[in-house]
Amino acid sequence: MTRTVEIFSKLTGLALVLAFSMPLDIAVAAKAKHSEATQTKKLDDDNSAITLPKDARLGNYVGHGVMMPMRDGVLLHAQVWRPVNDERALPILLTRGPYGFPMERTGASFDTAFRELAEEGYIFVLADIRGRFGSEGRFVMLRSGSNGPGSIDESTDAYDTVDWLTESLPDNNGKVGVFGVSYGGWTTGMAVVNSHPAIKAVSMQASPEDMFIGDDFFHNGAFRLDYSWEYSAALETDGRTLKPFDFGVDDTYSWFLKQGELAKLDLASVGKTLPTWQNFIQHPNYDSFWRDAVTSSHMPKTVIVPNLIVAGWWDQEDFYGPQKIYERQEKGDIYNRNFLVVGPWNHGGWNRKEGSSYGPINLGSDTATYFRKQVQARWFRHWLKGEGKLDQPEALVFQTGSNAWKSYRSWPPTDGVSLQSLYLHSDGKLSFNVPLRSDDAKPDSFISDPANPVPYREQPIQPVLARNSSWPNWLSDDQAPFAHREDVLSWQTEPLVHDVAIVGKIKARIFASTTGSDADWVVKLIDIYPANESIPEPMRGRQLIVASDILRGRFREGFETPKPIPSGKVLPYNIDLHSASHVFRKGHRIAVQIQSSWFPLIDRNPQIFVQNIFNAKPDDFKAQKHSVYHDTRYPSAITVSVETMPE
Ligand code: PG9
Repeated sequence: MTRTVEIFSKLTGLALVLAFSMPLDIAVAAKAKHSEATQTKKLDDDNSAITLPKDARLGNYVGHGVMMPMRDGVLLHAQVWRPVNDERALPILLTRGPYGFPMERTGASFDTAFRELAEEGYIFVLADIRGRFGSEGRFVMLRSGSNGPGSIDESTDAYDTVDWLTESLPDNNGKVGVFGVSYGGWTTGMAVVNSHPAIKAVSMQASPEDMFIGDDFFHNGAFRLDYSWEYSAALETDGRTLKPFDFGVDDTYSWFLKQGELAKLDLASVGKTLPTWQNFIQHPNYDSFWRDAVTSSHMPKTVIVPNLIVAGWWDQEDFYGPQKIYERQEKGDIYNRNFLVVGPWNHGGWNRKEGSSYGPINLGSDTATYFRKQVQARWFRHWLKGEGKLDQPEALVFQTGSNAWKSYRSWPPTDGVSLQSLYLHSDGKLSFNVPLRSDDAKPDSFISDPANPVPYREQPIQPVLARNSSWPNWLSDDQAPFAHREDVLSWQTEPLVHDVAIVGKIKARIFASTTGSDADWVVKLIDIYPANESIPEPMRGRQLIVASDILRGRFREGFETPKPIPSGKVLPYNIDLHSASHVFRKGHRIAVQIQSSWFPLIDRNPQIFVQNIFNAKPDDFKAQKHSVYHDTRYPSAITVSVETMPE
């Protein structure tokens, strides 16, 4: 029996109609014994494993399903794909994830993501993690940190998977590479925790590092409302499947604005509590729940397994993670096995097509093909096949604005750069000059009204996980329309008389006050393209985000303990804008926008301090006057590293 189930899977960047086939065609290797397995509902037709059709074939690869026993007796499902007529003992490339591997998606992967690797011959293993699709057991979001003999998590499951594969798959060469994007990047990180000796190299791609500080669910304590809601609802509403949340006729801005207490959103909207959603409500501050989950804190301090860490400059989900993991692992990289690649991509964009553009931006070359062929294929060929010299630079970074790949001996680079601050001035002016006393002026103020928050995109705003959603490219949206709002402050330089290249970290230090007792501060660093014929549409006059982020004011002194903001008091707010490698071209302007809402990317701040914003009632949300200062006493600025010696 073959059924067609429509699943959106923006989660890994694909929107597909997935074909499922019944009955199960799985080689069951052992019987489940453990209690977790017995709790597992038997897979039935409606809540099924992904089952490959008999004689499944993609190009010269044939696939079949396996069930692999874990140490607690739970059976995990995987697809195994091997090239026909290839008698060699081949290395295994393993990817593990929660989204299932239906034929069409696997086919798309062999066409793009795996293409260059598949041409060289590997055994590909695509595994469902515990409790997802064809795998038994209970799914727990980002399950890490098992402790003690007998306990399990994604690291023990990765170990047991590799153990079974190397023992059971005929003609494997005993060497395993692990790779994957996002959740699959994170499971790759878990595979190097007490790593199986057969794992010879990994590539963590777009892996989250810290869900409270900078990845999918929160940014600096501000809750990523729409993504977190849609993600929890998709994974946890309906057992093992993916089910997009249905917003009905509303766009997401209008839908979320109508909702009451967020703590009850799951019960009110899907009729049951969702474990991941409830975790948000129970952990609104940076407590041990979040700290203990920091990805790199589980990975060995000394990097033993070579790791190619991959990030995208326009990653709309896990931009913080990969660069932070690289930075932290680098401290223990005594054997030089920790490498970084940052390209001009959205989340997982290196696995989609050629990568010659991002949204409306022409990238000047096929950046994704380049990565897959010249970087990733060489990486695994070297470590798993022992072929070819590895001349991987420490950091391979794409410079946006000039469309050039650059190699660095360390990241962020310290040679040939100077720290410079872009200061806010009155009359919307921005410059590298410190404010002088003669410039002293009143702050810029606006009313921030939670009943009319600033949308993060122009309306109507699509759900992030909807089929064909443009969410993956939202960071390329023109910011000009927002500059016209009274609750968005903006500053800009004169047209630049020469190129300004920035590379490395970007930090904002904003002096501000509120009439309320809590406030959010969103800062965007923007490249304004000239509005003349020299720039082709759709980039003409465009205001492109180069770096942006938010700080929830209650966390200005630390994320563990929220503190009310003393009303009317001017305070400094330090907002990490992470990093960039970007050239603001001659003739462009550099701009900064500051606002106090970004909806529904981020939930609304009641602007009156309440202990737990998830429990705030509609009446708790109050309009307040916010002021941003820019004078000799309060010199609000964004600090960047300017390249003084172009490479
Ligand atoms: N950004 C997705 C995710 C990873 C890990 C946890 C939650 C969400 C993903 O694309 O897999």
